[in-house]
Amino acid sequence: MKKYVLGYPIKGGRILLIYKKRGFGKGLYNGFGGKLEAGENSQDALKREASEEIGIYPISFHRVARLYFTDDVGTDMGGDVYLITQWSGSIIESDEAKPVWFDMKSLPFEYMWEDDKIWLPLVLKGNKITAHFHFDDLHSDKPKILRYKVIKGIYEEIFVNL
Ligand code: 6OG
Repeated sequence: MKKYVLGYPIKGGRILLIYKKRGFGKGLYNGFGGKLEAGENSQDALKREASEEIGIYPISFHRVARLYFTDDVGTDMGGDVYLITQWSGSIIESDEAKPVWFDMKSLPFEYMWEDDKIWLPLVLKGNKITAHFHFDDLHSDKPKILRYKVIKGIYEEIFVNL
């Protein structure tokens, strides 16, 4: 399983998404993040990706979800999601990502991964969750969710059976 991390800075009822300019998920809004490098845990990766992609250094953050993504053609990814409430540095645009603030109550779900509208509102309401989304083909033009499951609580290394 490929491991990744996702991070969402939060301030005054707003959430910072990035418009992904290249790579996997190009053209969609998402949290910043990416794959864990060798020897990194998810907190290390969160801090590295925050500075590489949007120029900030997370100070206060907490884990709110563990998400698994699989598909019919063998993709197998799992990662931790963090909300970040305090950071230093100022938010900048990078080659990979354009940061944009959104009101938490009006997120651009038509331009986000299909799973986000299912799990992101739950964590923004204060829930901690583990979820598994199974798609047809995550590398196609328009990946579709075939089935999914969301459970309350964060479970280490527990793959949610679909
Ligand atoms: P790089 O290839 O840029 O990492 N990612 C997803 N994020 C959401 N919200 N939903 C999905 O639904 C996703 N699939 C992948 C994980 C790609 C980044 O994209 C995230 C990584 O942070 C299927 O290194």
